[in-house]
Amino acid sequence: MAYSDWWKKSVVYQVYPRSYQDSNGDGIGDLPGLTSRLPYIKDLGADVIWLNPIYKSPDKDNGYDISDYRSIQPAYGTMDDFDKMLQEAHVLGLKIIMDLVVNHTSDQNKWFQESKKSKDNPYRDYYIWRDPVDGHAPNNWGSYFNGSTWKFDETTGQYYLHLFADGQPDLNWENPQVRDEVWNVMRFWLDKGVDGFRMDVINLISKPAGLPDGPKAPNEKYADVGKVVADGPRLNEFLQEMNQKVLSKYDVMTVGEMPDSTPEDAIKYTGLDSHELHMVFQFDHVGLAGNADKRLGKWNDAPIKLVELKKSLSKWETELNGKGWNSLYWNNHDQPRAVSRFATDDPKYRVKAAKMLGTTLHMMQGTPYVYEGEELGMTNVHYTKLSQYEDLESLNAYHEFVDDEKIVDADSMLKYLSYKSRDNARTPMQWDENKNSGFTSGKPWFELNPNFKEINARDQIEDSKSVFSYYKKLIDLRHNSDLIVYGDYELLDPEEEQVFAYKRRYNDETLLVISNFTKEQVTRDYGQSKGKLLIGNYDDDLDMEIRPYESKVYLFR
Ligand code: TEU
Ligand code: CA
Repeated sequence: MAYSDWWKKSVVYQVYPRSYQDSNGDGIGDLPGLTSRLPYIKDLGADVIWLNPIYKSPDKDNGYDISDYRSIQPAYGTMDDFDKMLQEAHVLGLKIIMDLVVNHTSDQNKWFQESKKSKDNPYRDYYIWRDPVDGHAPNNWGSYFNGSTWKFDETTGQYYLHLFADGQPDLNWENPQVRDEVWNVMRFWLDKGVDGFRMDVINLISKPAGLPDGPKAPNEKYADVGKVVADGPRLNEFLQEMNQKVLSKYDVMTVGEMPDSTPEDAIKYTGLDSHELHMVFQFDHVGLAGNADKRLGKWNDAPIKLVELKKSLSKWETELNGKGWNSLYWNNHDQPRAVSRFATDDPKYRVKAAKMLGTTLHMMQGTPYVYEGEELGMTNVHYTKLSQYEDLESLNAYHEFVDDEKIVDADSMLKYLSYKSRDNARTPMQWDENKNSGFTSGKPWFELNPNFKEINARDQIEDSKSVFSYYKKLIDLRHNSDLIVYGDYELLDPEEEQVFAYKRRYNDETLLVISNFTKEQVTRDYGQSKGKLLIGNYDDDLDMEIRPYESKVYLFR
């Protein structure tokens, strides 16, 4: 059966349920809370909600460690609450896609509890177990969350593999029984009526045969596991099996989270004839900003260079055009807040800067994602103390680099955390100016950003000049334009260091997008005087003058 490409014309809104809306005063966001906010998401104009994991979990990695794929985390509510939420969303015309986390489970999952009991347990091969080599871990892979990817288990004297935390053992996809279990989990949710999946690190599921050591610089302790495991030998085969046995039977949307993936890989997964996934969610542009000390990985506070950002985003625009499909995003629950990272959260420019980023992204080819609070221009939280952090990635990195290996001093690491930590995205949603910003009547699980009196939904919904109202217009433009959805893309002036300008073309129409990424006014002529202004973030248009963080879009027919 052939389905239409509604997912190409959609805008996705991402909800991190823990921080969205609490309904019962326990300080934790939940499903009834989300249900009560669905009309807000509808008002914004989003079509699809990507819901971060809500399954039963010991929450070592906020739900990305699932102990039971068929039940709801009690703090989020009951299955009944889920069904009501889904039904309510559908009544409003909103689709719900679930987070499918099947590269790994929690170590509390029944499958792993069985697997670790003995070498001949029927679940043993659900995971990846290896003997020690010379009394050490079987290879040199370093976990995404620091330390080795191997953990020794006394019971059977073997190591198990975990690309993420040691509480997140990797499933063995070579085992057909594991794949059948995953297909059944997918059917369980699809039969309830969910509208698709965002698949967590799905390009890491096929490990290279023999699990060989990876390349490693002499001063590094471990090899970068992403470089060894991403886009493994059987990945396309596994995704095709998933499509054939499950996905092809439902009209749903699928997006594969793909760290360390290339456009060539993405075309294989999302190409017209691939029968795999609809779109990729890749990390090129958020992985930018190099560090002098590679051992620190993503941890630095180097601002992103606009020339590199343009190159990265444009590469995906042009290489996937007509061949594959990409997701467009500035931030999610794993990334700092967009406005703080890619522009400025200086109160003098914040509103302009947030709208400028929105314009730059929403006029591109791909499916745009709005992460909760981005539509308000929410900012990084700017913590100064380690005790304020909650996220295990941030805490592990601090302990490894500052305490154990002593390769960075505490003050610098705290600066890096305040710029890059995932916790920046996880502070509760800012609904109004009241206590806890309307997120909870109790004690919030995580401190709110103290700027909620200045930045909150209630103020912005009523204000036609707010970031929220501007995002509504951006989304509305896409819904009414094949040019924005399907047009070709051309980057203008690649080496220009202050302005991001590009064109889109479709049939006889051309769109011109001009964004100033700096707080200086500049003069640029891209022929805009002959176009019709579609949208802009200043009240008037000074033609060739481009003001601080100004962004404007012109149509030519
Ligand atoms: O993230 C996958 C991933 O590649 C992470 O290493 C990501 O780059 C990192 O969090 C950035 O700081 C997914 C989920 O989105 C993340 O929340 C989970 O922690 C991770 O998988 C493990 O399931
Ligand atoms: Ca709650």
